[in-house]
Amino acid sequence: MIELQKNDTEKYLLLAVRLPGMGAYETEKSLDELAALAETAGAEEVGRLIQRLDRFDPNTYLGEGKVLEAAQILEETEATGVLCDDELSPAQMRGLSEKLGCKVIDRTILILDIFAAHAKTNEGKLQVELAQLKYRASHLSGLGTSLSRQGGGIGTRGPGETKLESDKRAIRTKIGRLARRVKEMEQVRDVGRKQRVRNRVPVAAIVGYTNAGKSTLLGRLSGAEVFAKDMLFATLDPLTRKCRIPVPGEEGVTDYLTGPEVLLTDTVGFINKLPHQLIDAFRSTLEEAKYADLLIHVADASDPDLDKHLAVVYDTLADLGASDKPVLTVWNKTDLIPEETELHDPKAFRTLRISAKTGTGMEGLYAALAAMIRENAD
Ligand SMILES: Nc1nc2c(ncn2[C@@H]2O[C@H](COP(=O)(O)OP(=O)(O)OP(=O)(O)O)[C@@H](O)[C@H]2O)c(=O)[nH]1
Ligand SMILES: [Mg+2]
Repeated sequence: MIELQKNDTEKYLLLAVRLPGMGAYETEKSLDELAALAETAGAEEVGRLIQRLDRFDPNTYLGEGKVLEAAQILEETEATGVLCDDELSPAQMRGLSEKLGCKVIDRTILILDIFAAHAKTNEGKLQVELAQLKYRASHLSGLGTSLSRQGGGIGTRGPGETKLESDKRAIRTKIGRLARRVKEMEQVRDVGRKQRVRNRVPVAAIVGYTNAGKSTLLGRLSGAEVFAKDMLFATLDPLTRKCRIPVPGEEGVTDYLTGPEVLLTDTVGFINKLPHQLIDAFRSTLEEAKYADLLIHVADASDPDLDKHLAVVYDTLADLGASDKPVLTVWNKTDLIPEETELHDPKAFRTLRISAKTGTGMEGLYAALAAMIRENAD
């Protein structure tokens, strides 16, 4: 059988450096995630090359020998280019694309590209554009040969290439203008937040690693249609829904009318090495967690890297100044794991097991939420 190949799919060779202190498994897992990101962006992996180095090569990311090896694989596989698992410096970007004569994409460009493709609201689009411009401003000298904007694909979505953008000053001006507009939108968001505080409806932010099931859970809790998809960063625009928590009523009948009300906010997923340009630009969106009364932390219990993801989530929460919030960790996707699997989150106030997809464990979640809201009100 001949496998039909969609010819508009970009194919990439994945490159990673394993620095001292990094395990082989860790490097491999990081590349798995890079491959998942590539897939989300509509690209495909043709292979991977990992090199152990004491430090990144300042000119070509990988060392000379490995770059030659990469060139050979690129030729054999007719790949579009290489995808590096770290953010490259302008010099590395330039050096590598000169040596390989192909497209060079780094982890940051890839994530920015996915964000650009997924942003839907004006605020989201502006935030991504700002992050992309910041990246370009700091990489002007490196991007020239690598990302010609002809032909489309990764690195070409978002703000278009104009002659002006080769002019650093013009970019700076544009960044200033965008930053001001993002700031204005932040103020609108602030007003919204203050209003919520005045209305005294408690706010729970649903946080967690990307693809953990946050949007699916919001959909289930609020009964509303919420966009959920098996891809990374499906959600970029936080969505808030009011919901009343059903509580056990008399004679075992569920009471849907008198339980506490809560505002549930879906948020952007976290990921390892989330580009700092995005954290800056999305700060107000990400900070939904900081202004919430409590956090519902959704963790994909079926993911083999669960522990690592927990660490990333708590690190990111600390960066955002949201470490002091009470956390309810829900182990999601338990329909995919054996019942006896042990799960630990010492940082959580409470933990429980659910499946947002099948609805298992929702009563427990309602009870825990109602209790936390009551405690919070006291
Ligand atoms: N088997 C199983 N799949 C689930 C469960 N919950 C969510 N999923 C699936 O996991 C994928 C990701 O779900 P989302 O709700 O989009 O995840 P998210 O955390 O909002 O992801 P981002 O917005 O991309 O960060 C989807 O394909 C869901 O159908 C679950 O309990 N069990
Ligand atoms: Mg989502």
